[in-house]
Amino acid sequence: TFGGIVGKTALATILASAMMVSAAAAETLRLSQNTGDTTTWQKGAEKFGELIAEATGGDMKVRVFPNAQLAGGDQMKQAEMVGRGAIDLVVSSAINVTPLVPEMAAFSLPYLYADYAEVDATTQGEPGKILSEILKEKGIIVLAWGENGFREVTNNVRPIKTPEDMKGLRMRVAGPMYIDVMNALGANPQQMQWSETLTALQQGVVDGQENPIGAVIIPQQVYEMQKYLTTWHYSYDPIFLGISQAKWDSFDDETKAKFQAAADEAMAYQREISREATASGVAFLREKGIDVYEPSAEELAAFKAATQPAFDKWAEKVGPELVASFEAAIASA
Ligand code: X2X
Repeated sequence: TFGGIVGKTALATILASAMMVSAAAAETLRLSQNTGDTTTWQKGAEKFGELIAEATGGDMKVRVFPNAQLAGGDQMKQAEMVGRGAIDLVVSSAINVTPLVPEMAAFSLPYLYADYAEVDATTQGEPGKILSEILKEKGIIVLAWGENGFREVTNNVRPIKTPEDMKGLRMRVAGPMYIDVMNALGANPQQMQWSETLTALQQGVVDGQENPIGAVIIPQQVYEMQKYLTTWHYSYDPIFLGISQAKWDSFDDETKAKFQAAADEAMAYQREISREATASGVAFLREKGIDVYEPSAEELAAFKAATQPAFDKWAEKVGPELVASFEAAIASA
């Protein structure tokens, strides 16, 4: 028998060293994302992990942590942690990065885009490249852009049909630009972590919130806590899959190519499932008992006019040149 040829101790040694070799070769990278584990963000991140495991024959793995767990629940802190290499990978959205890189707010200026073609002309075009360069200066390599989506407003008080309907509503928002937009509408905004928002809605600490239908509202069952939704499309929020520069620089070219390809495929998939869920979303939400209001072009124009002060303030903040680059990309769509 084999045991007769190689002594038991020797066999144990051979097995142990084989295990050590494979343990040393396998690396698990940590990816932080700040929504729950049912969203398209999570699905995109998991897809990326599957593709990486496949491309590296299992040598590299990605472990996805939802709810900004790796940043102690602080969704705005993730980008900075990736920048200094404390987290390897991140899936986060533009608005979350604005404390670190205010220019990221350019993507989400109120009423910047008419449709997805215009959106794609910015994330996949020159503006996406410019923002990637700026993030690189902070130690974050953007591998690919995905989609949170057009953010729609929900609340428990009344249907929102005009800017006046927003007056006095206590609105949870994610980031600083949305505070200004809500103030322009006469609402009463407060910044809050997403991971705390569902409880806040349930307990009536706030009246409403705003998020994309397919990526977040449906998968996180916001419809269980809200009565009214208006498809006002007031701001578009892209997400991105980023890696810390320190980790990236430690890769050889072959590994970089594998990561790039996996990120491209995972974010294309993530964008697709977000758009699909959004397309069927209004019908789904109505079935769930949500009162959905779809404003006319004229009504949307009234919201656009009312939010103009916030647009102007943030256009100034991100810089006229950057805004011009977005407008040029949009015009070419
Ligand atoms: O916190 C939000 O509202 C969310 C999930 O959309 C973002 O991360 C911006």
